[in-house]
Amino acid sequence: MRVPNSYIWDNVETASRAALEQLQLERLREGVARISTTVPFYRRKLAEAGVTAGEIRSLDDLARLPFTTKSDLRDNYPFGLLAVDMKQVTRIHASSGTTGKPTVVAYTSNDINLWTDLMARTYAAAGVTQADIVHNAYGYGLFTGGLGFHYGAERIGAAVIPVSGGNTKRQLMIMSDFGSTVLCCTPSYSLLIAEAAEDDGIDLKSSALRVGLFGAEPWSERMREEIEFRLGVAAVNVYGLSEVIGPGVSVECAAKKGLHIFEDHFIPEIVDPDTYERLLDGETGELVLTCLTKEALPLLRYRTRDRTRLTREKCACGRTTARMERVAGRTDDMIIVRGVNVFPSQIETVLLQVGGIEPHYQIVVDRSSDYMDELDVLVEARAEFHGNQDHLTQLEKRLSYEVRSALGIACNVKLVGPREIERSEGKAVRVVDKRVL
Ligand code: DLL
Repeated sequence: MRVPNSYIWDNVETASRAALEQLQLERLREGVARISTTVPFYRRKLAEAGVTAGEIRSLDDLARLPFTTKSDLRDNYPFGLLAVDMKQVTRIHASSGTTGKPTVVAYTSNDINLWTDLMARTYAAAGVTQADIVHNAYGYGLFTGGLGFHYGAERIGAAVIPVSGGNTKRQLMIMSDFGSTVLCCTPSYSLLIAEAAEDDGIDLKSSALRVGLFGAEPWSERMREEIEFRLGVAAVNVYGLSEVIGPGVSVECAAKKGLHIFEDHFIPEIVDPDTYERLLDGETGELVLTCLTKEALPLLRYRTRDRTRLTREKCACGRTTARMERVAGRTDDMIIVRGVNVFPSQIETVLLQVGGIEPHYQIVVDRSSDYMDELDVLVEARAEFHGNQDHLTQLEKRLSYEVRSALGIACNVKLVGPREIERSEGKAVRVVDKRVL
């Protein structure tokens, strides 16, 4: 494995904590003043909380500000939370969330410029330079991965190949013919690429590939070892979410001791997911992010639902910015299957709409030997249908078809006999995630 020479793109990342926090405070005050006049939702929320921008005297006052949740975005679908006129919007993305309507996010040209800078800083932390050839296999489209990684690579002056996802054999051909040195994709897709290479007798370890920027789904240290071993790359963790900007919220440096948050643009907090109380550095809870500089969609205290913890100790790399531990999971029941956000409640809605079943089901996610996620839904058919094989086969087909169309990803519904799904006395176990990350 070749160790990347991580570097720092913007010196703000090594500023003193005092200077950084002063900058955050000024930006927070300006931001709150602006949204309290431009976004009716925040005008109301801030009035309810009884806070004005002028009363924000220290960063501790952040705790007095209202939270924003995914349902606030949904309730104001598609553009109700915008802080600018639609004329100033130059880009729209949407998250893969499949609970009914997608979560829509918008950018002004300054926002795109900011995002591009943050992605340049992301690449720099991963050791990517102008000399690199970046193979960008994140999906291009409404998903923020493709274009986010694309613009950032251009800003640092690397040569970017906008290959997007899918067609793995062709990816391998391009990678070897074009001499790609950097791979950008989800960690699970990188392992699928590795397996396809092994099948074709291609040794990626002796290829030009040297660094991978992986994110958009949870992955473990064990998975990192596997990726580094099979692809011969240094695997770097990149975190972000559409609502806040896309990828480019935080990234690992060469020290790999947590992901540095771009704190000059986002203030991180950790809260207890049940009481919403703020937790201390080192304590695990839900990550909450406040956007300081975005124009089109500057969210206040956005509850990410991602579980992690923070440290503000200076890193060996020289950066002083807060670091978050790799995301350990979610505080809600969302699962990410093949990069698509899936909520059990949404599967339940479809099953119950189709009917002919008991409301007892279990969602089983597994990862096959070729590193693709597989989604099965086990559900009990109504007792009166048992023994009627023709009817059961038809019902199974219909349910599979309806769930697939609602989620937009492959899925099989399997009918099981009466009382085969284990009952629980407490919370029902709806999701069985068998994936070994
Ligand atoms: O996944 C943005 C992104 C693209 C990040 C490419 C990194 C690389 P969404 O589709 O809105 O945006 O999904 C955001 O994905 O709240 C996390 O639950 C999860 N997630 C993203 N990055 C990581 C990561 C993009 N490095 C949701 N580790 C987030 C664990 C991650 N989970």
